[in-house]
Amino acid sequence: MGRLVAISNRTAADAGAQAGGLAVAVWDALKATGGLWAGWSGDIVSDSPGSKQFESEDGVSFLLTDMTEDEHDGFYLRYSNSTLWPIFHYRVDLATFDRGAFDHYLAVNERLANLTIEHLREHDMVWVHDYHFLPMADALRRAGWKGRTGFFLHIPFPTPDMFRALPEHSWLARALCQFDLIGFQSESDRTNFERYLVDSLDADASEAPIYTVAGRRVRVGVYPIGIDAAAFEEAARSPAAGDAAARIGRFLGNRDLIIGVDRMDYSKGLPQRFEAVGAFFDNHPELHGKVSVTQIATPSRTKVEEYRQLRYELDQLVGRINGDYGDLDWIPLRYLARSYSRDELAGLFRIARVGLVTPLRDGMNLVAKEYVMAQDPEDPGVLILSEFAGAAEQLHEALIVNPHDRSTLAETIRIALTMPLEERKRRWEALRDVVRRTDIAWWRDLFLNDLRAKI
Ligand code: GDG
Repeated sequence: MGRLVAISNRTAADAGAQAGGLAVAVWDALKATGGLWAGWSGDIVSDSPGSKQFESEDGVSFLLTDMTEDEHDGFYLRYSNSTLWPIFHYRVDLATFDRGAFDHYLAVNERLANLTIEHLREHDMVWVHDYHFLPMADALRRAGWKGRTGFFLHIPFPTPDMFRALPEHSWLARALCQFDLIGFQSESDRTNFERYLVDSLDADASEAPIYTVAGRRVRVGVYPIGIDAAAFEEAARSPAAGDAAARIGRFLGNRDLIIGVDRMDYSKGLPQRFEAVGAFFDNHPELHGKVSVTQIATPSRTKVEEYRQLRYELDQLVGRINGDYGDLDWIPLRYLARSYSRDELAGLFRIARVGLVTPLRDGMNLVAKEYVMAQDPEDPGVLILSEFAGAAEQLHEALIVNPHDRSTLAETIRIALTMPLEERKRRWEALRDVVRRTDIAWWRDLFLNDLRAKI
Protein backbone atom coordinates (compact mmCIF):
# COMPACT_ATOMS: atom_id res chain seq x y z
CA MET A 1 0.00 0.00 0.00
CA GLY A 2 1.28 3.47 -0.86
CA ARG A 3 1.71 6.29 1.59
CA LEU A 4 -0.46 9.34 2.01
CA VAL A 5 1.19 12.59 0.97
CA ALA A 6 -0.51 15.78 2.16
CA ILE A 7 0.12 19.24 0.74
CA SER A 8 -1.15 22.32 2.56
CA ASN A 9 0.09 25.86 3.09
CA ARG A 10 0.61 25.47 6.86
CA THR A 11 1.50 22.10 8.30
CA ALA A 12 1.47 20.64 11.80
CA ALA A 13 5.22 21.34 11.92
CA ASP A 14 4.46 25.00 12.44
CA ALA A 15 3.05 25.99 15.79
CA GLY A 16 0.40 28.35 14.41
CA ALA A 17 -1.48 25.53 12.73
CA GLN A 18 -1.09 22.91 15.42
CA ALA A 19 -4.29 23.51 17.34
CA GLY A 20 -6.58 23.20 14.30
CA GLY A 21 -8.81 20.26 13.49
CA LEU A 22 -7.34 19.86 10.03
CA ALA A 23 -3.86 19.37 11.43
CA VAL A 24 -5.14 16.65 13.75
CA ALA A 25 -6.97 14.75 11.00
CA VAL A 26 -4.17 14.91 8.47
CA TRP A 27 -1.62 14.02 11.13
CA ASP A 28 -3.55 10.88 12.16
CA ALA A 29 -3.93 9.78 8.55
CA LEU A 30 -0.24 10.30 7.83
CA LYS A 31 0.84 8.42 10.93
CA ALA A 32 -1.19 5.38 9.88
CA THR A 33 0.87 4.83 6.73
CA GLY A 34 4.09 6.69 7.53
CA GLY A 35 3.28 9.58 5.22
CA LEU A 36 4.77 12.82 4.00
CA TRP A 37 3.51 16.36 4.61
CA ALA A 38 4.65 19.13 2.27
CA GLY A 39 4.05 22.85 2.71
CA TRP A 40 5.47 26.21 3.67
CA SER A 41 8.05 26.40 6.48
CA GLY A 42 6.57 29.67 7.73
CA ASP A 43 9.89 31.44 6.95
CA ILE A 44 10.26 34.35 4.57
CA VAL A 45 13.72 34.87 3.08
CA SER A 46 15.12 37.70 0.98
CA ASP A 47 16.35 35.47 -1.85
CA SER A 48 16.80 31.82 -2.96
CA PRO A 49 14.26 30.00 -0.76
CA GLY A 50 15.63 26.87 0.88
CA SER A 51 13.80 23.71 1.81
CA LYS A 52 14.23 21.15 4.52
CA GLN A 53 13.14 17.62 5.17
CA PHE A 54 12.92 15.89 8.52
CA GLU A 55 11.06 13.09 10.19
CA SER A 56 8.93 13.37 13.32
CA GLU A 57 8.98 10.83 16.13
CA ASP A 58 5.76 9.31 14.77
CA GLY A 59 7.40 8.48 11.47
CA VAL A 60 5.78 11.33 9.52
CA SER A 61 8.14 13.16 7.14
CA PHE A 62 7.92 16.90 6.60
CA LEU A 63 9.04 18.63 3.45
CA LEU A 64 8.99 22.38 3.98
CA THR A 65 9.97 25.22 1.73
CA ASP A 66 10.68 28.86 2.54
CA MET A 67 9.16 31.65 0.50
CA THR A 68 10.85 34.77 -0.81
CA GLU A 69 9.34 38.12 0.17
CA ASP A 70 7.99 38.51 -3.37
CA GLU A 71 6.43 35.04 -3.32
CA HIS A 72 4.87 35.62 0.08
CA ASP A 73 3.44 38.90 -1.13
CA GLY A 74 2.23 37.65 -4.56
CA PHE A 75 1.21 34.07 -3.75
CA TYR A 76 -0.06 34.44 -0.19
CA LEU A 77 -1.06 38.02 0.62
CA ARG A 78 -2.29 39.03 -2.81
CA TYR A 79 -3.53 36.17 -5.00
CA SER A 80 -4.61 33.75 -2.25
CA ASN A 81 -5.94 36.23 0.29
CA SER A 82 -6.85 39.34 -1.71
CA THR A 83 -8.18 37.69 -4.88
CA LEU A 84 -9.33 34.11 -4.28
CA TRP A 85 -10.51 34.49 -0.68
CA PRO A 86 -12.84 37.48 -1.30
CA ILE A 87 -14.26 36.03 -4.54
CA PHE A 88 -14.88 32.60 -3.01
CA HIS A 89 -16.65 34.41 -0.14
CA TYR A 90 -18.84 36.43 -2.52
CA ARG A 91 -16.97 39.71 -1.96
CA VAL A 92 -15.94 40.62 -5.47
CA ASP A 93 -16.04 44.24 -4.28
CA LEU A 94 -13.03 43.54 -2.03
CA ALA A 95 -11.01 41.55 -4.56
CA THR A 96 -7.89 42.90 -6.22
CA PHE A 97 -6.84 41.66 -9.66
CA ASP A 98 -3.22 41.61 -10.55
CA ARG A 99 -1.43 39.54 -13.15
CA GLY A 100 1.85 39.69 -11.26
CA ALA A 101 0.24 38.14 -8.18
CA PHE A 102 -1.18 35.32 -10.31
CA ASP A 103 2.26 34.63 -11.75
CA HIS A 104 3.66 34.25 -8.23
CA TYR A 105 0.74 32.01 -7.33
CA LEU A 106 1.55 29.68 -10.22
CA ALA A 107 5.28 29.81 -9.54
CA VAL A 108 4.88 28.77 -5.90
CA ASN A 109 2.55 25.93 -6.88
CA GLU A 110 5.04 24.78 -9.45
CA ARG A 111 8.04 25.03 -7.15
CA LEU A 112 6.32 23.02 -4.41
CA ALA A 113 5.09 20.46 -6.97
CA ASN A 114 8.61 19.98 -8.33
CA LEU A 115 10.01 19.64 -4.85
CA THR A 116 7.34 17.16 -3.76
CA ILE A 117 7.55 14.97 -6.85
CA GLU A 118 11.15 14.13 -6.04
CA HIS A 119 9.86 12.41 -2.91
CA LEU A 120 6.79 10.68 -4.39
CA ARG A 121 6.73 6.91 -4.81
CA GLU A 122 4.69 4.98 -7.32
CA HIS A 123 1.67 4.00 -5.20
CA ASP A 124 1.45 7.14 -3.04
CA MET A 125 -1.83 9.05 -2.81
CA VAL A 126 -1.64 12.82 -2.75
CA TRP A 127 -4.15 14.93 -0.79
CA VAL A 128 -3.98 18.68 -1.46
CA HIS A 129 -5.73 21.22 0.75
CA ASP A 130 -7.39 24.51 0.01
CA TYR A 131 -7.43 27.51 -2.28
CA HIS A 132 -3.71 28.17 -2.11
CA PHE A 133 -3.13 25.13 -4.31
CA LEU A 134 -5.91 24.99 -6.92
CA PRO A 135 -3.34 24.28 -9.71
CA MET A 136 -1.26 21.75 -7.73
CA ALA A 137 -2.43 18.65 -9.63
CA ASP A 138 -1.79 20.38 -12.93
CA ALA A 139 1.75 21.27 -11.81
CA LEU A 140 2.35 17.70 -10.58
CA ARG A 141 1.02 16.18 -13.81
CA ARG A 142 3.25 18.41 -15.91
CA ALA A 143 6.19 17.21 -13.82
CA GLY A 144 5.22 13.63 -14.72
CA TRP A 145 3.10 12.51 -11.73
CA LYS A 146 0.35 10.04 -12.68
CA GLY A 147 -0.78 8.78 -9.27
CA ARG A 148 -4.01 9.28 -7.40
CA THR A 149 -4.43 12.94 -6.38
CA GLY A 150 -7.31 14.55 -4.48
CA PHE A 151 -8.23 18.07 -3.48
CA PHE A 152 -10.33 19.39 -0.62
CA LEU A 153 -11.61 22.97 -0.63
CA HIS A 154 -12.06 24.29 2.92
CA ILE A 155 -13.82 27.48 1.84
CA PRO A 156 -17.03 27.90 -0.19
CA PHE A 157 -17.12 27.48 -3.96
CA PRO A 158 -19.01 30.51 -5.32
CA THR A 159 -21.77 30.64 -7.91
CA PRO A 160 -20.58 30.33 -11.52
CA ASP A 161 -21.13 34.05 -12.14
CA MET A 162 -19.08 35.01 -9.12
CA PHE A 163 -16.32 32.55 -10.08
CA ARG A 164 -16.26 34.02 -13.59
CA ALA A 165 -15.27 37.37 -12.07
CA LEU A 166 -11.80 35.85 -11.72
CA PRO A 167 -9.86 36.72 -14.86
CA GLU A 168 -8.16 33.32 -14.67
CA HIS A 169 -11.33 31.31 -13.95
CA SER A 170 -11.26 29.07 -16.94
CA TRP A 171 -7.57 28.24 -16.65
CA LEU A 172 -7.93 27.55 -12.91
CA ALA A 173 -10.98 25.31 -13.33
CA ARG A 174 -9.27 23.28 -16.06
CA ALA A 175 -6.21 22.92 -13.86
CA LEU A 176 -8.44 21.81 -10.99
CA CYS A 177 -9.81 19.04 -13.20
CA GLN A 178 -6.35 17.44 -13.18
CA PHE A 179 -7.24 16.12 -9.73
CA ASP A 180 -8.97 12.72 -9.58
CA LEU A 181 -11.31 13.81 -6.79
CA ILE A 182 -12.45 17.30 -5.77
CA GLY A 183 -14.13 17.57 -2.38
CA PHE A 184 -16.37 20.36 -1.11
CA GLN A 185 -17.78 21.25 2.30
CA SER A 186 -21.44 21.49 1.27
CA GLU A 187 -23.98 20.51 -1.36
CA SER A 188 -24.32 24.13 -2.38
CA ASP A 189 -20.57 24.39 -3.11
CA ARG A 190 -20.66 21.20 -5.14
CA THR A 191 -23.69 22.34 -7.12
CA ASN A 192 -22.00 25.66 -7.93
CA PHE A 193 -18.92 23.87 -9.20
CA GLU A 194 -20.91 21.35 -11.24
CA ARG A 195 -22.90 24.12 -12.88
CA TYR A 196 -19.70 25.90 -13.79
CA LEU A 197 -18.20 22.72 -15.26
CA VAL A 198 -21.21 22.07 -17.45
CA ASP A 199 -21.94 25.67 -18.48
CA SER A 200 -18.42 27.00 -18.93
CA LEU A 201 -16.22 23.98 -19.59
CA ASP A 202 -18.75 21.95 -21.52
CA ALA A 203 -18.26 18.98 -19.19
CA ASP A 204 -20.02 15.69 -19.86
CA ALA A 205 -22.27 15.12 -16.83
CA SER A 206 -23.87 11.85 -17.94
CA GLU A 207 -21.98 9.89 -15.26
CA ALA A 208 -22.30 12.50 -12.48
CA PRO A 209 -20.74 12.79 -9.93
CA ILE A 210 -17.99 11.82 -12.36
CA TYR A 211 -17.47 14.48 -15.01
CA THR A 212 -15.48 14.27 -18.20
CA VAL A 213 -13.67 17.49 -19.03
CA ALA A 214 -11.47 17.63 -22.11
CA GLY A 215 -11.19 13.84 -22.11
CA ARG A 216 -10.24 13.58 -18.41
CA ARG A 217 -12.48 12.07 -15.75
CA VAL A 218 -12.83 13.85 -12.42
CA ARG A 219 -15.07 12.98 -9.52
CA VAL A 220 -16.68 15.56 -7.23
CA GLY A 221 -18.11 14.99 -3.76
CA VAL A 222 -19.29 16.57 -0.52
CA TYR A 223 -17.24 15.91 2.63
CA PRO A 224 -18.34 18.20 5.47
CA ILE A 225 -15.34 18.59 7.75
CA GLY A 226 -15.80 17.68 11.42
CA ILE A 227 -13.98 18.23 14.70
CA ASP A 228 -12.36 15.83 17.13
CA ALA A 229 -15.65 15.73 19.05
CA ALA A 230 -14.46 13.55 21.92
CA ALA A 231 -11.35 15.67 22.46
CA PHE A 232 -13.36 18.89 22.49
CA GLU A 233 -15.85 17.48 24.96
CA GLU A 234 -12.93 16.64 27.20
CA ALA A 235 -11.33 20.05 26.70
CA ALA A 236 -14.50 21.68 28.03
CA ARG A 237 -14.03 19.77 31.29
CA SER A 238 -10.29 20.46 31.63
CA PRO A 239 -8.82 22.53 34.49
CA ALA A 240 -7.89 25.34 32.06
CA ALA A 241 -11.50 25.43 30.86
CA GLY A 242 -12.71 25.64 34.46
CA ASP A 243 -10.27 28.48 35.20
CA ALA A 244 -11.40 30.47 32.15
CA ALA A 245 -15.05 29.96 33.08
CA ALA A 246 -14.32 31.09 36.65
CA ARG A 247 -12.49 34.21 35.43
CA ILE A 248 -15.27 35.34 33.14
CA GLY A 249 -17.77 34.35 35.85
CA ARG A 250 -16.23 36.95 38.18
CA PHE A 251 -16.92 39.58 35.56
CA LEU A 252 -20.41 38.31 34.73
CA GLY A 253 -21.83 37.87 38.21
CA ASN A 254 -25.27 36.38 37.61
CA ARG A 255 -25.62 37.71 34.07
CA ASP A 256 -26.10 35.40 31.11
CA LEU A 257 -23.20 35.12 28.66
CA ILE A 258 -23.56 35.22 24.89
CA ILE A 259 -20.32 34.23 23.14
CA GLY A 260 -18.77 34.65 19.71
CA VAL A 261 -15.31 33.36 18.67
CA ASP A 262 -14.00 34.10 15.20
CA ARG A 263 -10.89 34.97 13.29
CA MET A 264 -11.15 38.68 12.59
CA ASP A 265 -12.28 38.24 9.00
CA TYR A 266 -14.89 40.09 6.95
CA SER A 267 -16.49 36.75 6.03
CA LYS A 268 -17.51 36.22 9.67
CA GLY A 269 -20.15 38.97 9.70
CA LEU A 270 -18.88 40.72 12.84
CA PRO A 271 -20.16 44.25 12.08
CA GLN A 272 -23.60 42.83 11.25
CA ARG A 273 -23.52 40.78 14.46
CA PHE A 274 -22.61 43.83 16.55
CA GLU A 275 -25.40 45.85 14.90
CA ALA A 276 -27.84 43.09 15.80
CA VAL A 277 -26.58 43.12 19.39
CA GLY A 278 -27.22 46.87 19.43
CA ALA A 279 -30.75 46.30 18.09
CA PHE A 280 -31.32 43.62 20.73
CA PHE A 281 -30.43 45.98 23.57
CA ASP A 282 -32.46 48.72 21.94
CA ASN A 283 -35.55 46.48 21.82
CA HIS A 284 -35.10 45.03 25.31
CA PRO A 285 -34.42 47.62 27.98
CA GLU A 286 -35.67 45.06 30.54
CA LEU A 287 -32.61 42.91 29.77
CA HIS A 288 -30.07 45.70 30.28
CA GLY A 289 -27.65 44.61 32.97
CA LYS A 290 -28.85 41.00 32.72
CA VAL A 291 -26.93 39.78 29.67
CA SER A 292 -23.41 40.36 28.40
CA VAL A 293 -22.02 39.58 24.96
CA THR A 294 -18.33 38.63 24.68
CA GLN A 295 -16.76 38.47 21.25
CA ILE A 296 -13.27 37.02 20.86
CA ALA A 297 -11.92 38.17 17.50
CA THR A 298 -8.49 36.69 16.90
CA PRO A 299 -6.40 39.03 14.71
CA SER A 300 -5.75 37.52 11.29
CA ARG A 301 -3.98 38.53 8.04
CA THR A 302 -3.13 41.90 9.53
CA LYS A 303 -0.91 42.73 6.54
CA VAL A 304 -3.95 42.82 4.23
CA GLU A 305 -5.60 46.26 4.07
CA GLU A 306 -9.22 45.02 4.23
CA TYR A 307 -8.45 43.30 7.53
CA ARG A 308 -7.04 46.52 8.99
CA GLN A 309 -10.15 48.37 7.95
CA LEU A 310 -12.34 45.73 9.55
CA ARG A 311 -10.44 46.15 12.82
CA TYR A 312 -11.04 49.89 12.69
CA GLU A 313 -14.73 49.43 11.94
CA LEU A 314 -15.19 46.97 14.83
CA ASP A 315 -13.38 49.26 17.28
CA GLN A 316 -15.78 52.06 16.36
CA LEU A 317 -18.92 49.94 16.52
CA VAL A 318 -18.13 48.46 19.93
CA GLY A 319 -17.42 51.93 21.29
CA ARG A 320 -20.74 53.19 20.00
CA ILE A 321 -22.81 50.28 21.35
CA ASN A 322 -21.22 50.40 24.80
CA GLY A 323 -21.54 54.19 24.81
CA ASP A 324 -25.24 53.94 23.96
CA TYR A 325 -26.30 51.08 26.22
CA GLY A 326 -23.60 50.52 28.86
CA ASP A 327 -23.92 51.59 32.47
CA LEU A 328 -21.74 52.17 35.53
CA ASP A 329 -21.77 48.49 36.41
CA TRP A 330 -22.39 46.86 33.04
CA ILE A 331 -20.56 46.44 29.71
CA PRO A 332 -23.08 45.14 27.12
CA LEU A 333 -20.57 44.08 24.45
CA ARG A 334 -17.03 43.01 25.26
CA TYR A 335 -14.64 42.52 22.41
CA LEU A 336 -11.28 40.89 22.89
CA ALA A 337 -8.92 41.12 19.93
CA ARG A 338 -6.58 38.35 21.07
CA SER A 339 -6.36 34.60 21.16
CA TYR A 340 -6.99 32.05 23.89
CA SER A 341 -6.01 28.41 24.22
CA ARG A 342 -8.39 25.76 22.95
CA ASP A 343 -9.18 24.64 26.51
CA GLU A 344 -9.98 28.19 27.58
CA LEU A 345 -12.31 28.65 24.61
CA ALA A 346 -14.02 25.36 25.45
CA GLY A 347 -14.61 26.60 29.02
CA LEU A 348 -16.16 29.84 27.75
CA PHE A 349 -18.40 27.95 25.31
CA ARG A 350 -19.57 25.71 28.11
CA ILE A 351 -20.89 28.47 30.33
CA ALA A 352 -22.31 30.58 27.50
CA ARG A 353 -26.11 30.50 27.34
CA VAL A 354 -25.94 31.35 23.62
CA GLY A 355 -23.31 30.73 20.91
CA LEU A 356 -23.42 33.30 18.10
CA VAL A 357 -22.05 31.95 14.82
CA THR A 358 -23.25 34.31 12.10
CA PRO A 359 -20.80 34.40 9.16
CA LEU A 360 -21.91 35.98 5.89
CA ARG A 361 -20.19 33.03 4.17
CA ASP A 362 -18.23 30.13 5.61
CA GLY A 363 -17.05 26.86 4.11
CA MET A 364 -18.07 24.95 7.24
CA ASN A 365 -17.40 26.83 10.53
CA LEU A 366 -15.85 24.65 13.19
CA VAL A 367 -16.71 27.01 16.05
CA ALA A 368 -20.38 25.99 15.67
CA LYS A 369 -19.44 22.33 16.21
CA GLU A 370 -17.09 23.15 19.07
CA TYR A 371 -19.78 25.16 20.85
CA VAL A 372 -22.10 22.15 20.66
CA MET A 373 -19.56 19.67 22.04
CA ALA A 374 -18.62 21.96 24.94
CA GLN A 375 -22.15 22.13 26.42
CA ASP A 376 -23.26 20.73 29.75
CA PRO A 377 -25.76 17.94 28.89
CA GLU A 378 -27.94 18.88 31.88
CA ASP A 379 -28.15 22.56 30.98
CA PRO A 380 -27.11 23.11 27.36
CA GLY A 381 -26.92 26.50 25.66
CA VAL A 382 -28.45 27.47 22.32
CA LEU A 383 -26.57 27.76 19.02
CA ILE A 384 -27.55 30.57 16.67
CA LEU A 385 -26.15 29.73 13.23
CA SER A 386 -26.02 31.55 9.92
CA GLU A 387 -27.75 29.90 6.99
CA PHE A 388 -24.63 30.81 4.96
CA ALA A 389 -22.25 28.59 6.94
CA GLY A 390 -21.66 25.13 5.47
CA ALA A 391 -22.49 23.81 8.96
CA ALA A 392 -26.13 24.86 8.46
CA GLU A 393 -26.57 21.91 6.05
CA GLN A 394 -25.91 19.59 9.00
CA LEU A 395 -26.95 21.43 12.16
CA HIS A 396 -30.68 21.73 11.55
CA GLU A 397 -31.58 22.02 15.22
CA ALA A 398 -29.64 25.23 15.67
CA LEU A 399 -31.62 28.48 15.38
CA ILE A 400 -30.84 29.23 11.76
CA VAL A 401 -30.65 32.93 10.84
CA ASN A 402 -29.93 35.28 7.98
CA PRO A 403 -26.97 37.30 9.32
CA HIS A 404 -27.94 40.32 7.20
CA ASP A 405 -31.37 40.54 8.83
CA ARG A 406 -30.52 42.56 11.92
CA SER A 407 -33.97 42.72 13.52
CA THR A 408 -34.66 38.99 13.15
CA LEU A 409 -31.22 38.17 14.54
CA ALA A 410 -31.94 40.46 17.51
CA GLU A 411 -35.24 38.67 18.08
CA THR A 412 -33.55 35.25 17.74
CA ILE A 413 -31.14 36.21 20.52
CA ARG A 414 -34.15 36.88 22.77
CA ILE A 415 -35.74 33.55 21.81
CA ALA A 416 -32.49 31.72 22.57
CA LEU A 417 -32.13 33.39 25.98
CA THR A 418 -35.64 32.45 27.02
CA MET A 419 -35.82 28.94 25.52
CA PRO A 420 -37.17 26.38 28.02
CA LEU A 421 -34.76 23.71 29.27
CA GLU A 422 -36.68 20.89 27.62
CA GLU A 423 -36.41 22.43 24.15
CA ARG A 424 -32.75 23.32 24.70
CA LYS A 425 -32.00 19.71 25.58
CA ARG A 426 -33.92 18.30 22.65
CA ARG A 427 -32.19 20.56 20.14
CA TRP A 428 -28.77 20.11 21.69
CA GLU A 429 -28.96 16.29 21.78
CA ALA A 430 -29.77 16.24 18.06
CA LEU A 431 -26.88 18.60 17.34
CA ARG A 432 -24.45 16.62 19.50
CA ASP A 433 -25.37 13.40 17.69
CA VAL A 434 -24.58 14.94 14.30
CA VAL A 435 -21.28 16.46 15.43
CA ARG A 436 -20.20 13.16 17.00
CA ARG A 437 -21.23 11.02 14.07
CA THR A 438 -19.58 13.25 11.45
CA ASP A 439 -16.36 13.91 13.35
CA ILE A 440 -12.92 14.53 11.94
CA ALA A 441 -12.06 10.83 11.53
CA TRP A 442 -15.34 10.25 9.65
CA TRP A 443 -14.51 13.12 7.29
CA ARG A 444 -11.00 11.89 6.62
CA ASP A 445 -12.10 8.30 5.94
CA LEU A 446 -14.96 9.40 3.70
CA PHE A 447 -12.61 11.45 1.55
CA LEU A 448 -9.77 8.95 1.44
CA ASN A 449 -12.07 6.04 0.60
CA ASP A 450 -13.41 7.94 -2.39
CA LEU A 451 -9.91 8.93 -3.44
CA ARG A 452 -8.81 5.30 -3.25
CA ALA A 453 -11.81 4.07 -5.28
CA LYS A 454 -11.41 3.59 -9.02
CA ILE A 455 -13.16 6.11 -11.21
C1 GDG B 1 -11.47 27.61 7.39
C2 GDG B 1 -12.80 27.90 6.70
C3 GDG B 1 -13.72 25.80 7.69
C4 GDG B 1 -10.32 30.71 16.74
N1 GDG B 1 -9.80 31.61 17.60
C5 GDG B 1 -8.94 30.91 18.37
C6 GDG B 1 -8.94 29.58 17.96
N2 GDG B 1 -9.79 29.49 16.96
C7 GDG B 1 -10.10 28.21 16.30
C8 GDG B 1 -11.54 27.83 16.45
C9 GDG B 1 -11.71 26.86 15.27
C10 GDG B 1 -10.77 27.47 14.23
O1 GDG B 1 -9.85 28.31 14.92
C11 GDG B 1 -11.52 28.33 13.24
O2 GDG B 1 -12.18 27.48 12.35
P1 GDG B 1 -13.43 27.97 11.52
O3 GDG B 1 -13.97 26.78 10.83
O4 GDG B 1 -14.40 28.60 12.46
O5 GDG B 1 -12.95 29.11 10.51
P2 GDG B 1 -11.64 29.41 9.55
O6 GDG B 1 -10.46 29.73 10.37
O7 GDG B 1 -12.07 30.50 8.64
O8 GDG B 1 -11.39 28.03 8.76
C12 GDG B 1 -13.95 27.31 7.50
C13 GDG B 1 -12.32 25.53 8.22
O9 GDG B 1 -11.33 26.16 7.42
C14 GDG B 1 -12.02 24.03 8.25
O10 GDG B 1 -12.22 23.43 7.00
O11 GDG B 1 -14.66 25.33 8.63
O12 GDG B 1 -15.18 27.52 6.83
O13 GDG B 1 -13.00 29.32 6.53
O14 GDG B 1 -11.24 25.59 15.59
O15 GDG B 1 -11.78 27.26 17.72
N3 GDG B 1 -8.20 28.61 18.53
C15 GDG B 1 -7.39 28.98 19.57
N4 GDG B 1 -7.35 30.27 20.03
C16 GDG B 1 -8.10 31.27 19.46
O16 GDG B 1 -8.08 32.42 19.91
N5 GDG B 1 -6.66 28.04 20.18
